[in-house]
Amino acid sequence: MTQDELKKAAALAALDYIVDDTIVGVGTGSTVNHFIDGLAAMRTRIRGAVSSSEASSARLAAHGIPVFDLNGIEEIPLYVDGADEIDGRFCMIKGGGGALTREKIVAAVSARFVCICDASKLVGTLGRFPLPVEVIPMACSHVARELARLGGQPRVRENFVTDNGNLIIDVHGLTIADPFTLEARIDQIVGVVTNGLFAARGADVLLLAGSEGVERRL
Ligand code: ABF
Repeated sequence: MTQDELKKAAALAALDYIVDDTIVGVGTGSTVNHFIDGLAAMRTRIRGAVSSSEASSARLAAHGIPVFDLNGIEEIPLYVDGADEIDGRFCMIKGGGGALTREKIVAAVSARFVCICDASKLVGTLGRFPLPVEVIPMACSHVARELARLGGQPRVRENFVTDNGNLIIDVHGLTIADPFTLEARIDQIVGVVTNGLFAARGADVLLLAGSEGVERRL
């Protein structure tokens, strides 16, 4: 199977977790795009979705799935999203697509986070994938200097502005032994909006697609 076929298999397995007559939290990325396409076939069973990006909102709307403003919703039973890396404790690096802030917000409001990945995303230690950090534009140089002091090599993502009008710094060369501490540490840097470590609120379920099928890990 190709990597895209594996992503699709993981995404379609997440449809089993849908709770009827509720609003579904929807992430961003090529794996989630398969989930959205699968969701379209069962759209009459759900009330609609809350989305983590303009791209996902547009895809949901194109399928006729109502997209709700998060501010009108107290709790979402299920959030489905991909990851750039995930470890054995279900801590993740996310934000390769630049939607990390909205993803973290929707995940925070969700009772259950189901992560959908092809097997290449599972790692022993996070950090080979550059860690995305969303920053307020005027703080970009300050934040980059602070990130360098933490041992990484920060690079501003070129020609990219987030849905929130901010910049992304990708931090290369990190070996993240303690994602919980690093997530909190980076959030303390003035000018950081969000960092792409999802440790404090990691995934609850991992649907990992490999050549043997989709493994469900709890
Ligand atoms: C989102 O999509 C992101 O947090 C992550 O960066 C990315 C995963 O990408 P893909 O599904 O395209 O591999 O979940």
